Amino acid sequence: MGHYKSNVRDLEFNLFEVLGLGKILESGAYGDLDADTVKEMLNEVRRLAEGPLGESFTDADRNPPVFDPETHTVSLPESFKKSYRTLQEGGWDSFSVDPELGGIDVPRAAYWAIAELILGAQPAAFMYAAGPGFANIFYNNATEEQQKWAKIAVEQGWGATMVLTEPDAGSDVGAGRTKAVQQEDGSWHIEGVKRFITSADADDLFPNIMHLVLARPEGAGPGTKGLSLFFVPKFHFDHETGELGERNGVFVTNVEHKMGLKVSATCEVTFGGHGVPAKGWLVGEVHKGIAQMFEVIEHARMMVGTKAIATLSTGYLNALDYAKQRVQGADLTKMSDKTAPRVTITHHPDVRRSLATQKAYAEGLRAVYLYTAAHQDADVAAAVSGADADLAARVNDLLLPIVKGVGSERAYQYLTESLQTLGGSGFLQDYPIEQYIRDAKIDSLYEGTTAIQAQDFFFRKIARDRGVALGHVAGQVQKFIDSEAGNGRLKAERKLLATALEDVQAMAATLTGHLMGAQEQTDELYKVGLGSVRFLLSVGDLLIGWQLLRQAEVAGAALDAGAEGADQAFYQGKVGVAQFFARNILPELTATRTILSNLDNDIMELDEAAF
Ligand code: ST9
Ligand code: FAD
Repeated sequence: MGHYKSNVRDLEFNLFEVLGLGKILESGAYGDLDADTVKEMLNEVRRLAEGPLGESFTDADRNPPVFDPETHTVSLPESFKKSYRTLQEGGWDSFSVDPELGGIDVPRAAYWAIAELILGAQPAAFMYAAGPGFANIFYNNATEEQQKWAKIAVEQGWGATMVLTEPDAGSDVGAGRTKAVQQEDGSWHIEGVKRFITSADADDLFPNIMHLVLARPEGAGPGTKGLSLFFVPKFHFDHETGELGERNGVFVTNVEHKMGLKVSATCEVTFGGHGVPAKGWLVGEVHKGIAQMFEVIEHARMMVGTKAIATLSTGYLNALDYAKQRVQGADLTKMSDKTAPRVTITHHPDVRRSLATQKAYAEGLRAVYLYTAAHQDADVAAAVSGADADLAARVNDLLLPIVKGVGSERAYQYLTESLQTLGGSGFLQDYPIEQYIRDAKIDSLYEGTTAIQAQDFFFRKIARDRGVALGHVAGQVQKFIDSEAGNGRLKAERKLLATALEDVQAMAATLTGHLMGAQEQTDELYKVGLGSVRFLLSVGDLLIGWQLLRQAEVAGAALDAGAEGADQAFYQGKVGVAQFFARNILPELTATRTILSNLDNDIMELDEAAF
C-alpha cells in the first residue's frame, strides 16, 4: 500500500449528489460522457494514484534532482520517471485539452476531481504534466501559424514552463528586467535571468520544452503592462513538420535545494547568456503579456489550491487510520481507574476534536474547490447557482484566491494536526505526514503569496467587481439559511451560518469603508492591508461552513431514505462534521469581525527599529 489515501466516495458525492453533474451529462452537453464514465475515470486514476504514481513519493523526496552545470541538465530519480510515465501512458496529462488538440470535453468539476487524485499522490508529476494544458492556452492566444506549433507541442508531448519571476521581481512581477529585442525575421532575442522556474529541465521526460516567458520589449513602458509574452522553445523545430533541430539559447544555470516538493525541479534559467541567442516569438503577435500570462496563472492557482487540499485530505486519512489502531491510555471518564482498559486514541476527546477539524477542512475545502470549478463551465454554473456565463466567470474569479489562499493556509495549518495525531511517530520519516507538510508549505508561497491572494480578493475581485460576484455567492448562502434545509435538524446550524454571513458582510463593509476613506486620507489603505488576509480566511470559513451544511442536508435526506452500511456511516459523518464546524469554528468569525472593526495604524507608525 502506498502513502496516498484517496477519497473517491466524497468526490462522487460532491459531483453527483451535491452538484448534480449526472443530470447535466445526461443532457448530452458533453457528448458521450456520462456519469458512469466519469466514475470509471475517477476509479482508474485512483488505482494509478494509490499504486504506481504514488509509489515513488518517498524515494523522489530522498533522491532529489541533480543539476549538471557542464551540460545545463537536470537528472530526475528513475523511480519518479517511472511513476510519471504511467500518467503519460494513461493519457492523463492531455485528456482535457480542447478537442481540436486531441482531448475530450470534460466538465471542469470532473477534471479537477481527477486532478485531486494525481495532486494528492504525486503533486510534482501533475506539474511536469502541464505541457498539453499550457500548449492549449498558447493555442488559444496564438496566431494561425503559432497554432500549428501548439499542436506539435501536444502531439510530441512537450513539457512547459511559466516564466515570470526574477531575483528582484517576485510578487512584483512588473519589476522584471528581462528584455526582448526584435529581430529582422520577426522573432525576438530574450536576454536575462529568471529564477525559481518549475520544470525548466526534466531529464528525458520530454523531447522539447516550451517556455512561456514574460519579457520587456526594448522601449516598452514600466510595470506589468510593459511586459510581453514570448514562446521560447528549448530546441528549435521545423515549424511545419515539428522535427527537432538546434538547441536554443535558453539554459538552466542552477537548481534550488528546497524544504519540500523536491522532485519538482526549481531552476534558474538564463536566456541568451551562453553565446547562443534565446530566440522567442511574440505570442499572438500582440503585446498583452500580463493578461495572456494570467490565463496560465488562473489555472496554476487552481492547481495549487487543489494540491494543498488533496494533501490535507490524504494527511487526515492517514491520521485517521493510525488513530483507529493506536491504543494508548484509558477513556477520560475512567481516568482515575488505573486498571481501566486501554482504548484506541479515537476515544480521546481531544483526538476527536482534531480529527473532526481535519475532516471539516479537508472535505469543506474540497467542496469549495469543486463549487469553484462548477463555475468554470457556463452550463454547470447555471445549474448549480443560476449564474449566467458572465456571472459564472466572475464567481470563478472571486473564488480562485479562496481556493488558492485559504486552501494552502488551512492545509498547512491542519496538516500539523494530522502529524500531531500520530504523536512522536508523526515526526518520523516512516510516515508520510512530515513530507506532506514540507511539500505543502510551498502552496502558500508560489503563484502569489497569501498576502497577494488577499489583496487580489479584496481590491480586484470585490471592489473592482463592485461586489457583483460576492453578492451572488452571499445570496446563495442566504437562500440556504432561509430554507428549511435539514428538515428541522439543521436549524441551529443555519442560525450560526446566518451570524457568520453577517460577520463577513460587516468585515467587507469595514474594509470598503477604509478603501473609500483612502480618497481623503491615503493611510486608510494600510488598514485594508492589515485586515485583508484575515478577511480572506474568514470568507473561506463562511464558504466551508455553508458547503458542509449543504452537504449535511443532502446526507440527511439520504439517511431518511434509508441509507445503510458504509453509506449510512458516510452520511452520518457528513451531518456530524457540518454540525461540528458550525458550532466550533463559525463563531470565531465574530471575534475577527470585532478585531477588523477596530483596526488602527499603530504598527504602521512603529519605528522599524522597534521590531
Ligand atoms: C509560479 C509557478 O509561481 C508555480 C508552480 C508552477 C507549476 C506549473 C504547472 C502548473 C500546472 C497547472 C495548470 C494545468 C493547466 C491546465 C490548462 C487547461 C486549459 N486575474 O493589479 P494590476 C492582470 S509562477 C486575471 O495593476 P500590478 C490583468 O491583466 C509565478 N488577471 O497588477 C491586469 O490588468 P487590468 C507566479 C489579472 O500591480 C494586470 O495583470 N507569480 C489578475 O501591475 C495588471 O494588474 C505570481 O503569481 C487576476 N487576478 O502587478 C505573482 N491580477 O487591471 C504574484 C492581475 O487592466 N503577484 N491581472 O485587467 C501578483 O499577482 C501581483 O498582484 C501582480 C501585481 C503581479 C498582478
Ligand atoms: P517576495 O515577493 O519578496 O515576498 C516576500 C514576502 O513579502 C512575502 O511574505 C509576501 O507576501 C510579502 N509581500 C511582497 N509584496 C507584498 C505586497 N505588495 N503586499 C503585501 N505583502 C507583500 N515563478 C515563476 O515565474 N515560475 C515558476 O515556475 C515558479 N515556480 C516556483 C517554484 C518554487 C518552489 C518557488 C519557491 C517559487 C516559484 N516561483 C515561480 C516564484 C514564486 O511565484 C515567487 O516566489 C512568489 O511569487 C513570491 O515572490 P518572492 O519569492 O520574490 O517573494
